[in-house]
Amino acid sequence: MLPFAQHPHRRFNPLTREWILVSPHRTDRPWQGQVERSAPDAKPAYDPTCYLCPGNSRAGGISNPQYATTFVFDNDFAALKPDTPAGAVRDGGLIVAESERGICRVVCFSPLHNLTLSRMTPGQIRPAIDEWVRQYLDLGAMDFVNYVQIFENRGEMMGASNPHPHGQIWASQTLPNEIASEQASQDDYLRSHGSCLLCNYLERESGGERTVVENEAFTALVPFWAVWPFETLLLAKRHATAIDELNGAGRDALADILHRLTVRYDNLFETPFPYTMGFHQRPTDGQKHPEWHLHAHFYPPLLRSATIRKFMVGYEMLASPQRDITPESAAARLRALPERHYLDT
Ligand code: H2U
Ligand code: ZN
Repeated sequence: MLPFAQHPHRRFNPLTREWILVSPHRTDRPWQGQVERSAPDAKPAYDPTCYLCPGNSRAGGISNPQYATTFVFDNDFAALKPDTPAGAVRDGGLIVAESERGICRVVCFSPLHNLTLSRMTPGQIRPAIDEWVRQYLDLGAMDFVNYVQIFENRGEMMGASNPHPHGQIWASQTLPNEIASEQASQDDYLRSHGSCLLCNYLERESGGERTVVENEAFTALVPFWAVWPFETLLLAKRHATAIDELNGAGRDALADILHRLTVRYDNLFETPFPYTMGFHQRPTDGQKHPEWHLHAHFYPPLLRSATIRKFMVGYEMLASPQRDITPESAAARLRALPERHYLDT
């Protein structure tokens, strides 16, 4: 066995079939920074200037309803539109483009402006999960929609435009890059092994040193091939190709694990933890896709404190992603954290 914790090595991501460089010896570098607890946020439950709060108006003067749980609307600045005309350019394989149809929506998880998934109870998160399922089915049923990407950008550091608890959904005609690459890997794996890549990975990892938190239906772990310092992979324990296959208990379990994982994240640096998270699941092209295993990725940028982040620059832009702290030590830190939110103690 390679002494992973001591020597530079590269790790393989079987989902994307890319390599990542791990340089654990660099964590011996001195670090004198502090973990500064950020001031408890004093945001109001209703903000009259927020374009997502109930009753307020958005761009173009449309008013939000007085919603009580979740609220979904077509993004007023949609990156993809349903009425885009077909067209393509293929000029010698060098100048290549094609039109893309789609729909972009915004999902408010709660009417309360000052909540986050980490500050919502599992019971408050559950309606957002039901909304994700409805949207996945509704958008996926459209003939030109072949993939539905559900995601959340949390925090200014990740470019979120508003602290109101919300996420986005982009439904597209073609498979986006990450999906196409995960699809090819899962498909090849199923063909060559006769079993699911992520079912087998989960079995290999269960209860091990990279596990962070689990419940009856989901496991959150730091994947062996994680790029971001505290990246996690949230896996359905029973093979499901998409969220529409979760029953009531499965959706409750998803709400539970989302709450417990995001509380741990907030507790890590005692700050509202920024991240991009999103679900990867079965394309909605009408095929069965037994190779797809429902999962979510959390990609948080923070490295050492509420303000010190990892930058994906230099070698990472030009060559390969690289990390210092091992996925195993990141998982150990996340696992050791309490599940009571730091603002409640
Ligand atoms: P983010 O916080 O992840 O950027 O999501 C907010 C989205 O809300 C963003 O995509 C949309 C932006 O286009 N938006 C509206 O649809 N209407 C508005 O009035 C403001 C912002
Ligand atoms: Zn608001």
